[in-house]
Amino acid sequence: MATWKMISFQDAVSPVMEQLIMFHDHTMMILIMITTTVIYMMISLMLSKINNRMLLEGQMIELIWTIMPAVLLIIIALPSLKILYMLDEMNKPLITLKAIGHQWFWSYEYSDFKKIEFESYMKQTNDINNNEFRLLEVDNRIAMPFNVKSRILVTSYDVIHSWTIPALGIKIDASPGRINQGSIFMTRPGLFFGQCSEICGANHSFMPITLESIDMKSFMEWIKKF
Ligand SMILES: *[C@@H]1O[C@H](CO)[C@@H](O)[C@H](O)[C@H]1NC(C)=O
Ligand SMILES: [Cu+2]
Repeated sequence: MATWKMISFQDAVSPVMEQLIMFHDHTMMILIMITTTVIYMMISLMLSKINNRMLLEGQMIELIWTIMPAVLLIIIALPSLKILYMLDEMNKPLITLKAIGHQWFWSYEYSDFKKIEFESYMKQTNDINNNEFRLLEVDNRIAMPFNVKSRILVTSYDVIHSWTIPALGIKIDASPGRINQGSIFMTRPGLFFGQCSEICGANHSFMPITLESIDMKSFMEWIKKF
């Protein structure tokens, strides 16, 4: 999860998030390269004696500084598009979780089993235990098994919300009258947090998401308790 002094991404929990972090690093390298070159050129221009001030054209350099940025843009665009399509990949998900945004809480349905439906409100600061996180803990957590391909369906009851878990690389808009889908594939057990990511009203900041990633056996036992 995000903790103090973190300035980069959270540790990846899904293959797609690993790809996203790699893409971020890749793009940052290009960015640093461009920025240093531009700064170097600005400084050397300032320090120069302007001994080419009669220069009118330079076909070669024009060609180079037209082609080079174009190539750089392609080098950024290709992996970006690859990940964009990977985000939509889905084949035969085993479990479907449905998340419905409300003002201001999430409700969930596990309709593969019996009719399991519950609401998930943020725990108020007075109610949290010492080992829980303020503004991130909910009263009813959702659980999903890891190493299993599952699916998340997101919709809304009232206004637009957004269901997000950064460690999983998932951010899906919850629009009323529309069901958006995403795939979940978690690579390890753990507790993953997210918050609504679309300004949805007064208590937008107070409708977090808490997801438990557990093994299949514990998941089935958890499901049986409903
Ligand atoms: C937002 O949540 C707080 C705490 O649960 C509640 O007291 C307040 O009435 C809520 N605001 C609105 C506009 O419903
Ligand atoms: Cu919101």
